Amino acid sequence: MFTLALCRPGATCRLRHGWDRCQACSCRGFSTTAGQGQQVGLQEKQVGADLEMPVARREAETLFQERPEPGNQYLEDALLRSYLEAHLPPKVLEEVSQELEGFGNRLLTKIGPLGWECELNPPVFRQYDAWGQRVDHIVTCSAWKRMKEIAAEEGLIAEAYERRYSNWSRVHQAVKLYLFSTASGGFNCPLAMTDGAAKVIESLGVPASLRNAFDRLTSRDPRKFWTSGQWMTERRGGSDVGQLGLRSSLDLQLWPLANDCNSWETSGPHCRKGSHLPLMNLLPSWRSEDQLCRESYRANGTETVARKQPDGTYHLYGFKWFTSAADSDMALTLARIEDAEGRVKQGSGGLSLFFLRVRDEEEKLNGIQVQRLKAKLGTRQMATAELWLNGAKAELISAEGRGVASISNMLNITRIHNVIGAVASMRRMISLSRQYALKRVAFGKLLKDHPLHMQTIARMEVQTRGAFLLLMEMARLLGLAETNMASEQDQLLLRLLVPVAKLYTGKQASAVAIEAMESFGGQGYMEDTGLPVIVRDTLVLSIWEGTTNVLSLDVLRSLTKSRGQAMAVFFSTVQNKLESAWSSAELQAAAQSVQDAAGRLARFCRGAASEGAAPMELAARDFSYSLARIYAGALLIEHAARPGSSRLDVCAAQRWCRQELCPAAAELRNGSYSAEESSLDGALVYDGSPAGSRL
Ligand code: UCC
Repeated sequence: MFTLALCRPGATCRLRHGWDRCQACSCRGFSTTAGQGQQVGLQEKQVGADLEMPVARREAETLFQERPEPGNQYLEDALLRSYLEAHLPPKVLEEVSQELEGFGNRLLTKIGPLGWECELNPPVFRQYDAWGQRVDHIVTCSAWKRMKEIAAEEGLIAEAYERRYSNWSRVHQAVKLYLFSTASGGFNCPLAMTDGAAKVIESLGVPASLRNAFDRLTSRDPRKFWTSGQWMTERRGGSDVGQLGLRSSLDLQLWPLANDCNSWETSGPHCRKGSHLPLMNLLPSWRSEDQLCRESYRANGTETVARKQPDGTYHLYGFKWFTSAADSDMALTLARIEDAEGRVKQGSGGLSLFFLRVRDEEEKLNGIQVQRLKAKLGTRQMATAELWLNGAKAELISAEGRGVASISNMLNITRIHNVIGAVASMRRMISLSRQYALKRVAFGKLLKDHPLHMQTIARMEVQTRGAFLLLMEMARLLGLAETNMASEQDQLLLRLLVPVAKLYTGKQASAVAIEAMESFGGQGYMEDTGLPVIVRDTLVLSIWEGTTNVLSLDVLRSLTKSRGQAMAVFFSTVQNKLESAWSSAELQAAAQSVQDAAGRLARFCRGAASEGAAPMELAARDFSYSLARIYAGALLIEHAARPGSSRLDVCAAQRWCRQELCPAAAELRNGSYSAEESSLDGALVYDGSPAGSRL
């Protein structure tokens, strides 16, 4: 139903979300450009005119379509609930489900509307005060501030560090964040970095100087709670924070294990018992060029310099090109420490990690100037700024030169949050879409009665289920790791799955969000439905925290670092997850598809070993997709094979496994990774351009 009430000009809109129509705010929220006042005026006149119309016509023009109204997101999420039922110990399940149901209600009635207010009232940058004093104030709306309080009250970070549910605490936290994500008005972003910063500090053993920061980042008290930024990106380095080249492709000796992957070539249940074990026993013949390459690829992705002060602190000088949630209380950032002669060490080995407060006790910026806020496609509720560090007081918190390794703890957490955001966006778009299909009539019947429409949504549902189980798997493994219950294999698997899941779900979410938007027809394209907001906010998920290609190379880095062991663990875990499906008539074919795909992947690895590193770099993305599809397939099968599973669990597993599960092998067969193909890539891209003739 549309709401015709007008908000007071300048006041914050109280409407629930964009399906309500506030004549004043619908303009104010989405048109922040010149002419806005004129538009408001026109709209007000239109309201007046509407009121003078005969009732019948007014209704025909305003009560035209019904708003989709999903209910409690926890109660309506069958897969989420069945996952928790299958995995949590009964006592934990009881407490957690009660809490999640309450949280679901709070999201529906209180938090969702606040999230929408954040969208309507994006942050504004005020550089000077009325008297010409430079203040560099990032003004955020009251709903954004309230979101911070809610995050503390709900323990959205605290939950993970209190560990009241032991190894299940991370699953619990991930589920809360998943439910919160699309209602959060972009506050999921600062929470990701806050969690990452807490993780870094915890992994350093919570040194005394960081105790206050850690307590605040993990506090449930809104008056104490801090959020953190993660200032990594500079003008010359986006993904490449420390070096010019992507060295990881050069030292790719991760395939010795593939020499013994014949067991995966024999398909069928008879090869399954113990057939993966040889993979675990491989001793790689390692090429130790790592250090050599490290030196030869030295460069300057990060230019910020740290100058030591007599009191042992540092002053930072540099320019941070993207700083998300720049209104945060503190940040972790990378810089190069100057030696006595004022020289710095280049390459990632010259980077160290620093902690800094953004403002001092009097709310004055800590040697920081805000250059401007970024004009972004989405995530507009959240202030992303360019910052000059001009003597910002900071504390060195890593060993010198260990900045990248230390901040990688943060990266892995923010990447998991990215997966949470991706799965949440997909789930939200499908919830809205399926609700709409219950109400919208086209061609004489409800959308839900059009088989093609249902097929389209069902395909999205299958994608979302696979992504959701990948997310839960990472949270489960992280929980084990943080309570000293993870085996070495679990840890290797977690390191591998984080970039795999991040890159895969980021892409899935973009595709699903756009497809789901289409399921609303023209309405999906209308700003004040709120649907374009979700789409825009989803599109960033394949970009921030490392793009798809950068993450694909990180997948290779994780395999290299583990000397191939991560790959062996991957295969054996997939194998284990299929175990319970072989006796199920309904799931056997799906299990066979996963098994065959794993066999093709193993052969691919062996092929890559003989071809060298260049083809592997070309294959990195397809290779990562193969890992994601095979692993998610195994998870769906495992979930469907559990006692008490539903027919739809089985159906989702079967459908997932019908897609190409190993695109890397398929593309290898097509010759996509050969040198000729690679040179043709460039030729195709530059066909018709002057650059083409120089290739
Ligand atoms: O800041 C950003 C936006 C913030 C918004 C956050 C919101 C997200 C959530 C949203 C929720 C909805 S975006 C910043 C984006 N930038 C990145 O993500 C950086 C992407 N680039 C990379 O990941 C690169 O691959 C680098 C920076 C890690 C590459 O650097 P290097 O120097 O080439 O790395 P090395 O030499 O390979 O690794 C250095 C050390 C090694 O350890 P040692 O020295 O012991 O062998 C690596 O094993 O770091 C270790 N390492 C890692 N360890 C590197 N990456 C990792 C990792 N992921 N996990 C564990």
